[in-house]
Amino acid sequence: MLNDKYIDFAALIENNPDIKQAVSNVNHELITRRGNKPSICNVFLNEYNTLRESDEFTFNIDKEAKKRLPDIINNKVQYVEAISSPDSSYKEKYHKRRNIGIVFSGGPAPGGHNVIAGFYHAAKKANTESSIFGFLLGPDGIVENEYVELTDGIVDEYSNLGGFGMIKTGRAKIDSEEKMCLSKETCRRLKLDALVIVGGDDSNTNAAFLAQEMNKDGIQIIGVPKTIDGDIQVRDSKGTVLCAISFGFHTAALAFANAISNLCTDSSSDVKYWHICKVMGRVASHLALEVALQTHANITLIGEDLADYTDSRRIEKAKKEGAFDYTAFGMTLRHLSRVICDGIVRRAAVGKNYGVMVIPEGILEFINEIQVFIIKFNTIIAQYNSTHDTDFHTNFPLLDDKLEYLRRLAKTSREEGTFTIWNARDDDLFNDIPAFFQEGLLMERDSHGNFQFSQVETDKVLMGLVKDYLDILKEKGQYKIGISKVYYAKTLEKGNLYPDMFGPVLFKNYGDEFLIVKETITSVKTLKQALVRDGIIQESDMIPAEVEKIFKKSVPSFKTQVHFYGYDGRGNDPSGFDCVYAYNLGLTAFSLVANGATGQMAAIKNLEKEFALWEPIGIPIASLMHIEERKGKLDLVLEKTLVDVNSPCFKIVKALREKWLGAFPGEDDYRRPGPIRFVGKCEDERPLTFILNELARSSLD
Ligand code: FBP
Repeated sequence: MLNDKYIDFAALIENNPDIKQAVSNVNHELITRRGNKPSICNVFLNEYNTLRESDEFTFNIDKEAKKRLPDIINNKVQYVEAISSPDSSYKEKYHKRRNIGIVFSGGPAPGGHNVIAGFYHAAKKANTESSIFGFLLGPDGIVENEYVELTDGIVDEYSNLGGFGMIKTGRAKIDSEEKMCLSKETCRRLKLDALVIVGGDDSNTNAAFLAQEMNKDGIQIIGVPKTIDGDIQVRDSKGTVLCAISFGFHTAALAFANAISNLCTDSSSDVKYWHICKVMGRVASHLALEVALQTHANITLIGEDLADYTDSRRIEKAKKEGAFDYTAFGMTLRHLSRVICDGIVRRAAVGKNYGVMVIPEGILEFINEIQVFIIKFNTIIAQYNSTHDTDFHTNFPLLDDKLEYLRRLAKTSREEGTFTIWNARDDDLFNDIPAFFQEGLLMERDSHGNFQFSQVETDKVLMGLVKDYLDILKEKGQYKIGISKVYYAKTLEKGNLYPDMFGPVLFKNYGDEFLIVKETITSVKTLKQALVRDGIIQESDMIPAEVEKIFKKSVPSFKTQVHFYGYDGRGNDPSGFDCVYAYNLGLTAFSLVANGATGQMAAIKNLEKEFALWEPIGIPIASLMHIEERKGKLDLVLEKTLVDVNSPCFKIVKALREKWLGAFPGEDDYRRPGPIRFVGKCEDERPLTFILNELARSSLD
């Protein structure tokens, strides 16, 4: 036994190279990642490239975008193409010494450091004297002139690593004249030729306005599509895909999928829990859809699918009465809980009182009554702030204060008979929901006016309703665990009882592979009554122990484990695909800068094809803008792409739903995506969602 009392462990670590290595933060994975050079698209193998404007793509341009972004609204899609023998003036322009700023904006997404690396390497290759400034902590860094000049050392340190640690990030919006002036001042002081904004829909919205504003100063603004949510997807008006996905989506989806697949393994081994997995994706359910394809979890809810829901029974009923039921469209929380219970009960009936369920973070956005509350609160808060020239959340910091304010609004509407957005019925409905959920719905919006779904315990709300309804079903005798016929027979025979004598009395489907105890038998008392009624035992007899054992095994208890997958996957080191994709986006962004573009978003077309067919392009951001409600007001923002319920990929998931639910005897259909692979031929691994869309389309052509 080691007597450690007299050992100086600090010295031991310092002096023993093996121990020193074992506790070092530089491990084999880190060395491999840092040393790996991402592959580059063919076009970037050439020293020079140029931009070819293309007329083949058209967009439905928003009137407001035309009005507010006149300098960049006529931008076209640009292809980055190799140029073999450029003239001297081209070369001079290309090799010009530049000062360029780059900034991360919004939530981290795996691959961000590679965007910077690609951009930095291309810029330095064009001119080693060029300076690349990384603005710190997101757009605030531009406003406050906080930056670091990037060097080979800094870039190499973060190469192929996750997070946005190199320059950090933030969610600030450059949305006031003062912030815009300060940003311009920073650009002037640093003599910036260009600024690259790596961000999501809101950050690219920022990029478009900055491009418009800084155009006259000759400062180019380029966006790069980043977000794990996968909701920046660009198609032209004919449906041609120009940007299939943002970087970061693949890694986050795989990280979630790997963890959830492990839960599938655990759940089907321990057979006692339903694992409820909320996965990120502020509004759109792309991540949940990809997780479904990667894992085949038993139940995956897709928000967009719920919004599309139509209750045909109600429509038919109304039709017979010569009416039309407008409330038959869309899903309510109550109805959704019923749909979930149906799946749980059906699995239990074949002995599987366990499973894995995936709930997208943004699902509430697609639930009728919740959506109404969200819109009403946005409007109420915006009205309050503009009338009182102050902030609603500062004035009403506590939930009780907010509820009191709402009560007053409802009272005014009742007493004065005037129309207000909040009436007594709204107030009653809202007071029916649990306090933690009220708090979530009344929470402050983020700087871009988005509802902060990640802060709301959606799963808790939904599972509360599910548990309540399962209790009702249990009381009614409709939620039971199916007993394997073989097990039943063996158990009774052990007690020298005849299975065929008890079977028809106990079960409603005696003869099937899994036996379901009759609905009328819900307790030991009702079990005895049934046995006595059928003359199997006398009133004075005890229930045979084996029969009671079978009954008890049929009584379910619904046990859940709740998980949230978001920040963990967002911070994952990037997959091989995201490393290569992000690096090439960085190269694309530099080509756009070097060739004089502004108001464009770097993208890569044909991502689903083999690597040699990837085509770097610039997409006009202004053409992607539309009007949306933000903080109770209409605003011009980049349009988010939701899950298309008519896409082949969604329809494939829908077609496999029943199989993945696994409400049949036998093993579940779980798929093992495995951990994120970095080395190997991994740029061929792409998100299944867009691979399936492509495969289905080409097989239908
Ligand atoms: P981005 O749109 O900025 O990429 O962020 C998306 C996201 O990761 C969502 O999935 C999630 O709802 C949100 O960020 C969480 O925001 P926060 O980091 O502010 O908690």
